[in-house]
Amino acid sequence: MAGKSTLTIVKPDAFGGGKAGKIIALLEAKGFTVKAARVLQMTRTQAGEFYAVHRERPFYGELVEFMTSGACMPLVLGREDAVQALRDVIGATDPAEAAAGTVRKLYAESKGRNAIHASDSDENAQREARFFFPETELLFG
Ligand code: 3AN
Repeated sequence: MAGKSTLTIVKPDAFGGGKAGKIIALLEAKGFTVKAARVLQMTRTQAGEFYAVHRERPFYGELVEFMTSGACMPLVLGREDAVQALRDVIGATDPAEAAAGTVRKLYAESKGRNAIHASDSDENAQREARFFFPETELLFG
């Protein structure tokens, strides 16, 4: 059964560009509730661990560089079918290919500086939420 929580990050391009409020408002309008939130600037160690799955990809160095370049805002979001619903709302990785009305179409600059992260499975949503919110009892279901 699909889970009720997922993890998003308002990335440094969007957070530093003053777009966090608009992005969260859009997500709330799509039925998500904010269950946890924080603001931090990730260290290289943190970003490297978070994106360890992409370690062999050609853009890994660029990705770690970008994600540590400024503050970002991780949030745990609640909704029915949360993971898939958030993937639908953020749009394609490349904003040029993202559908109208999606977060990336509205706010992303490029494939690398693409405004927002979203977990791609229930398993990763739990792992990623614990990564940023280890002290919180999170309701995954
Ligand atoms: P998504 O974020 O849509 O799940 P993934 O999982 O393929 O996309 O990639 C993770 C992150 O890596 C992306 N959000 C983006 O910031 C970065 N990325 C992906 N592909 C590229 C690329 N070709 N060039 C630069 N950065 C990329």
